[in-house]
Amino acid sequence: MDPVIITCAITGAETTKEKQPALPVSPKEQAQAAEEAVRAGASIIHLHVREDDGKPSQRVERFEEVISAIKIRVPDVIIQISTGGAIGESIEKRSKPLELKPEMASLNLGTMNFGDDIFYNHPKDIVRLASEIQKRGIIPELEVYEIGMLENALRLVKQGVLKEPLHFQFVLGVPGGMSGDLKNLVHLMSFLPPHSHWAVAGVGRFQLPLAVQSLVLGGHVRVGFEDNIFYKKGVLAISNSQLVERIVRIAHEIDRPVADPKTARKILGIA
Ligand code: KMH
Ligand code: ZN
Repeated sequence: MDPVIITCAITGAETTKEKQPALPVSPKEQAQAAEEAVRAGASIIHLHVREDDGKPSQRVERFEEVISAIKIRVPDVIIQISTGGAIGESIEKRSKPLELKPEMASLNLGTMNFGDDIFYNHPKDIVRLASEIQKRGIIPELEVYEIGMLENALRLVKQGVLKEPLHFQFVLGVPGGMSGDLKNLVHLMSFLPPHSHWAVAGVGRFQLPLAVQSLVLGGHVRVGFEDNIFYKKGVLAISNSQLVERIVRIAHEIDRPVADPKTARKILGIA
């Protein structure tokens, strides 16, 4: 079977230390968590950063500080910055860290209810972000929370806005988007254009079953505190790397090699 790329979304914008005391928030904590996740088998770190008070931030200098702290410890890792940011953040702020030209950046493909909030992605802003990402040679990871967003991506390919091969992240289980039911994953997979890459990020209780299903179906996997803070029902995970380690163990059991960053770059076409 083809190697699996494991992404670790170590922090996110919504999780708090009150809910998950091991959430990495300061640059030092984030660098430590990223190192542990990479040593456990992750090759991509999906990155949100926080200010000293714990609030989510899209400030370029803070991204720069965290990325260099991570790169000192694990120079090979692929950094994927978030352009989703936190709910309500302006599109200008969300696009700012692209100036740092990371190897990858997330691109959210539509507006949706997101729990009790609205995650707003105006069609104009999606096109603008897509262009800003691609003109810098950054690989966009297409964040898809429901089938309409995948179809949106296909439309953007036809319009010449997005270039193939596409790399999708199916983020399933956000209240307001598709749930993590296996039928939803299979339905999304049936719309994938040839040669695309895909991963699954299950939210909350969906994280483990979707990760295992993705391993079996040939997809890639995202785990981490951004999407899920528990190891099992009612038991908090002790670290991001604990979640990565479990996926690596299962991958080995089913003979799926785990991609190191070099292999992940090759799969994703990162020069
Ligand atoms: N924080 C969520 C509203 C991304 O990173 O691109 C959006 C998000 C997606 O986290
Ligand atoms: Zn994110």
